[in-house]
Amino acid sequence: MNPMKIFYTPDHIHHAPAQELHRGAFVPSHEGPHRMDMLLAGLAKHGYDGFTPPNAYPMRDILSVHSHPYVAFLQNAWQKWQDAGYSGDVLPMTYPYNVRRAEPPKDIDGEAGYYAASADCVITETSWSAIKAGADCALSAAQYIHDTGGTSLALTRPPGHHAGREYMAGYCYLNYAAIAAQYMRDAGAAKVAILDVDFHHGNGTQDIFYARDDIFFASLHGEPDYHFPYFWGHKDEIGSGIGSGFNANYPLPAGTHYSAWKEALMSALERITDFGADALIVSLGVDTFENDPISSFKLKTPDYADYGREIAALNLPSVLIMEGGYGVPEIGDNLAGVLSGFG
Ligand code: Q9C
Ligand code: ZN
Repeated sequence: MNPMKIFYTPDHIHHAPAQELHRGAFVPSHEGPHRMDMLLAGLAKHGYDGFTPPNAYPMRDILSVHSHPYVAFLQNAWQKWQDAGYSGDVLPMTYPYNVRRAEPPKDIDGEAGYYAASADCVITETSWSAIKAGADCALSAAQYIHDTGGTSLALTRPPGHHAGREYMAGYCYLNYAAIAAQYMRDAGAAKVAILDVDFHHGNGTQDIFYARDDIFFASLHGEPDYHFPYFWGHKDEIGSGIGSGFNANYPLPAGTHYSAWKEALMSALERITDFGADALIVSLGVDTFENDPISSFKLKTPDYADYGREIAALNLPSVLIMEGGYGVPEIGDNLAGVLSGFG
């Protein structure tokens, strides 16, 4: 019996986009059910089994972080797309540049662009049930650590950390880390820290809590001049208003090896300790791996157990939320490595 409580449901398979436009070419989507097969295989190989299915949570726990019109859009977009006579699945192409009005356009092609920040978020007929299942996993994992003080993993896909209050981006639709953090606040935790170790900057999470002093956000990621999501993640983004000083970015260059990455991690962990968090949410992407097909850090498999130990040493009730990690079976070994660091 491992000490990590893992929440999982096969309902993620209902979100399976066929292809994506990647660096000028249509390719099979990097984000799909095959990723979960690799994660599950890696976990099984290292003795992690006995997953718990999530409970169903009310929409209220999602609407604490996302707007009602945005969530309704996610639920209805595919049907509207069909009713308009458009082909295939929903894919936004036109975005409001400095002209975002209070209401979206009426046409679903316009509405999709209004609620998007990048062209990698396809919505299929059944996507919503997978997206909602992910939120239920994150909320179950948060409730578990609230009830027990222990540690849990929400084994979810699609990922969540690029999604903002009212936009989808970077394969993400609902921000599971933000939903879990807000749940912990509502359940009585005075201060919650979110640590984002996915290769990409957690722009959605940063945006959602940017003006808050009760939720501290720290992210280690590829520097924005060269890496998605490009327009967020600079060092000088420190929060606004009363939230000033409660956001910390650690942009790192392509080719970063574990020693430099760990140095940034230790500094982020120190900030979290100084903040005095009552609970920790980790946006756990393993796309920092040396062979990740869309990323450019150089972490090796043994590094994941090492940094898992460092995070566990904070000794906080912790929810790990699965984010990115693509293309190679080692994503399962690397996830298992982080879990092993928790004992
Ligand atoms: N191929 C996460 O790791 N790619 N998201 C944009 C289109 C975005 C990655 C270019 C990659 C997002 C959660
Ligand atoms: Zn990522």
